[in-house]
Amino acid sequence: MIYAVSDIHGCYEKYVQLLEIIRFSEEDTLYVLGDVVDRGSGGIRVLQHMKEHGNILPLRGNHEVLAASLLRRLSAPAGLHSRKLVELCQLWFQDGGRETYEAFAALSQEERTRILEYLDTFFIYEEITVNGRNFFLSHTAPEKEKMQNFDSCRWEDFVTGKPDYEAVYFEDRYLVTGHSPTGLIEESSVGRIWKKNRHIAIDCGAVFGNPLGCICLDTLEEFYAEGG
Ligand SMILES: [Mn+2]
Repeated sequence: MIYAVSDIHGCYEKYVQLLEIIRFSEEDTLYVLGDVVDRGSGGIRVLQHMKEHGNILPLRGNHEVLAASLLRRLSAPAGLHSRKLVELCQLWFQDGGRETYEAFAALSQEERTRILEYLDTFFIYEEITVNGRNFFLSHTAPEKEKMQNFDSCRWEDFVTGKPDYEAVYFEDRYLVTGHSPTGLIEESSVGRIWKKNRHIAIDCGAVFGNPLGCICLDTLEEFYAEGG
């Protein structure tokens, strides 16, 4: 079976619980649609687990972009940190980066290098067909008009873009994204996967006390790890 999850945000226990719930095995594939790190404390542990499993396929979220860039630059001696870098780090720390930084700093030099190399392998988007349905997977998406003119899109559009959830983007494809907690898309969907207009939004806001949601792309069945 092929599954998708997003916005794990350091919720290592819910991630492990989710893999148990779906009985994730070597026969399966799991797409992780970005924002593995920051806010929760277990993001580095999730990355370490992911990178040991070739059937767990990562896409890039805005938190990976920022973390990869800053962790790499922070590896330089403190005396070489520019004022700009310090300011960026303060903003990152306020947005949950402190947890990632502290876990990263506790790693061996070899493991830090492996984590940074792994973050470089994350794709921006993926298009797949599962059981006769076509899916476009990405952390987020730009507005419809921009997406329809695909060649004009930049990678940032799929990392920080704001999709129009009321629009049907494609008649022949499902858009699957994270990035926006579903409770912010529609209040009644809080903690639940949101499906409408051939768009499947799967960030249930796990780090804000909601379950970690996951969708099986073969069946569109939903799974939730409640934690605890
Ligand atoms: Mn995001």
